[in-house]
Amino acid sequence: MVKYDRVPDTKQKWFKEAKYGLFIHWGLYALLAGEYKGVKTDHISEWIMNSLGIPVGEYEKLADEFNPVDFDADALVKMAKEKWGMKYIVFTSKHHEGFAMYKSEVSKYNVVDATPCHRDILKELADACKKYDMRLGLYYSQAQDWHDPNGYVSHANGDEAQRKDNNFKKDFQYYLDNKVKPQLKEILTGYGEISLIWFDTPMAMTKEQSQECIDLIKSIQPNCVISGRVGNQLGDYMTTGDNFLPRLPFEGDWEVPATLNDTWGFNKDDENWKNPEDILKLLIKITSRGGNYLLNIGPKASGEIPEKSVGILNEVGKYVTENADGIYGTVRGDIYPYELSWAEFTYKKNKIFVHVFEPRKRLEILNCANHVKKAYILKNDQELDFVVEPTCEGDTIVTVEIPKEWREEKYYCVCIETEEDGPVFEPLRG
Ligand code: FHN
Repeated sequence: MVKYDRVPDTKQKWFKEAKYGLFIHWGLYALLAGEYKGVKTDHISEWIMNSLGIPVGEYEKLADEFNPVDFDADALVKMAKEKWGMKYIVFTSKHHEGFAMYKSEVSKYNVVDATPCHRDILKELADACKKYDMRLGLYYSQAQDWHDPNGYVSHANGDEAQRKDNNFKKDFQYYLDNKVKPQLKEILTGYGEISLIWFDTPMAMTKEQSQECIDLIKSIQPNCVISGRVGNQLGDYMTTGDNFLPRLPFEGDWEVPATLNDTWGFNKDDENWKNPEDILKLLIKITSRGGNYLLNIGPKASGEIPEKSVGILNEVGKYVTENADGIYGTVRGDIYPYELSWAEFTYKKNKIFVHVFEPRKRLEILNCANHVKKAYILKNDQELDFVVEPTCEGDTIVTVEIPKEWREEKYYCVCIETEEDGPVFEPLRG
């Protein structure tokens, strides 16, 4: 087990048990979908303003075109909950472009005042989350703001020295006091319970500035969880790098933010989709190591969710919802000493869940010394025969027989009930 100085702890049961959430990156960048004046960005699409150096005055004009006639918050939240099996949603209330996706009194550069649709998208989502009992979290870019003269700017392709110089000339504290904090206050007071604030790219924020954001949030909604990227290791949980998962179980609360293709915001040219199988394996690996998987969609400017994303999430969701007990509320377990291509384990008190990824006649779990009470297919409670006796080499092994009708199946979960609280894996010896 990897141990760090501080064990990140959200103190929120819902976060510890959730395991699977939906990230939504949506803003004006969706209108460009990765291309501006015939030039395609080769960076993540929500960075197009920055990557292609689009001047503020020009980029702002995109707001005149934002009219998401196909956006249906109710249908999206219902689908995320019932079909995809997600337990929380994190929505970009303001990304680095500086545009608020809700009605803000602090800046007219917002979806109600600056667009022809005059729709408060956050309000629509918050209402739907309330209706379907879905936890709502909000992404807020607290350091980078390419629209505000005092917000930090990083340069995807730029000169590091110039970037630092430009940022140091800004009055970041002024921006923090006059845009960030008032906007945080707005999203925390106008939209009901906000379960999480997802900060990002803290850049040169000082410890005091990160702490000011935290204090403000906790003074309004004390149970609101704060992501690792508030900066200075002050978050309630550890946020991994984008699309990176810890190789080993990690102690405490953590989350992997991840994409389905290579971008967060919608990019019409990005067809590098991961397949449902890979996503499912990642979800189980992350769950098994104790974390949450926050998986992204980037709606089109019209509000439509890309068909490919829906297809992948539907397939993954089928497994997740059919095998819920083996995912939600599971806890980090000891490391199984062998690498298996055909399975990953998750754990609960007195239960080992074997998530099977390849057709098999039997499950042989070598070096497992648990006393087994019962084994069954999780989806339909079908009881399975099992044997617990040492191998000729004297190693412990649990063998579970797979009945004929399941032998050709890929993707099912077997629950092994044990007398012990957790898995008992024996170390390898010669
Ligand atoms: O710069 C952002 C990026 O656009 C996206 O929002 C991701 C999500 O984790 N966070 C930053 C890069 O790490």
